[in-house]
Amino acid sequence: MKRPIAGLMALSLFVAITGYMPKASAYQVYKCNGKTVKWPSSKIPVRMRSASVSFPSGAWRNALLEAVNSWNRNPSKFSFSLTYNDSSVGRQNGQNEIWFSSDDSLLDGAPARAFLWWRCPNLTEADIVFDNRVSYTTSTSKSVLWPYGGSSRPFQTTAMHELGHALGLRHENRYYNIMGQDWDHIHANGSTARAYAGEDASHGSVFLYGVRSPQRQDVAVVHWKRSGSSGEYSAHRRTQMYNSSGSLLSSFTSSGEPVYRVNKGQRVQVEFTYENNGASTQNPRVGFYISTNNIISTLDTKIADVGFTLVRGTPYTARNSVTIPSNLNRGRYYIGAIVDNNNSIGEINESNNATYIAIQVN
Ligand SMILES: [Ca+2]
Ligand SMILES: [Ca+2]
Ligand SMILES: [Ca+2]
Ligand SMILES: [Ca+2]
Ligand SMILES: [Zn+2]
Repeated sequence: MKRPIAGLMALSLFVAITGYMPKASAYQVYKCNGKTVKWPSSKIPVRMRSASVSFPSGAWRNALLEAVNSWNRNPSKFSFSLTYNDSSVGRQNGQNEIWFSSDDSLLDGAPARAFLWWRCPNLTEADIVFDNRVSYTTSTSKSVLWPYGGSSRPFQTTAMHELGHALGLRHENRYYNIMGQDWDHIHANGSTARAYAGEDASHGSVFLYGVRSPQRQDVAVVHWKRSGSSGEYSAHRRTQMYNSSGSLLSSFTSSGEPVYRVNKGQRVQVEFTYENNGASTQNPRVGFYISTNNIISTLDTKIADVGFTLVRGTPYTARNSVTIPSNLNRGRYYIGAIVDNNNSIGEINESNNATYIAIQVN
């Protein structure tokens, strides 16, 4: 969300005069005098202090910790620590702090805001302020979340976006990524949806801080993709299904999610976004499955199996051909995708390897 740059006065002037030169690669980082702005290694793990009033023991603290822990699975040497019960928070006080506020002079209409200060090129302070009037929820239950037709904004995705700024990442609008629109950058399988950093931001963390040792691997698949951009933000939408010649299948919405109409025995293309959030290139098997519910596992019926090469860089949205089995009944099923379905890759997160798209068999 909105991220004002506060720096030294001379730096602000410099930025205003020269503007910003986009990198040729994906993620965006902050620059000062031609140097990359980041935390010096002596400050890592970067300590984030949560305010006592905003994050007492309970759901909000747990949700914030969930976002910090999710970032801390990134493949770089960077990590956060989270401390509690900071009784005095403020900007430019030398402490990295996180709090809720209704102060419009801070928030300026944004649901959350990150403030960064640096002494070129070292970050010196990062504060994160959430608007306490926004309909945030800490729930990971899809039914209450905006991206699945619910009425609440997922707090953890916004927290991960703001923590991404605190790590040193700017907005990015060219790829499906957490530094774009955050609330529909999310992984779901079954009835649960969880925030995650994603490939582009993971790649950015490695650019800034280098690969950690021992290496961490993580491949993932989601049913979201980039749909365009809105200012500095990428916009996202659900991945889709097509007929064998690439035309979009007809669909309808049920419980806030798209359902595609298919025929028994029909050859279709099913689209998902595959990510490598880990240290090194992986060659996972990807299996496609038919399931009677939206919880996808290798116990479901496999209908196709392909090999992918996933180089860490930018997310890979791809279509694969599968045949709808002719022995299905009419009604609702789910096509699942499972990356590393033979579990040949040991990963720091094995719970983001499966997702689904709903179908209605005619
Ligand atoms: Ca403090
Ligand atoms: Ca502060
Ligand atoms: Ca695995
Ligand atoms: Ca994984
Ligand atoms: Zn932002």
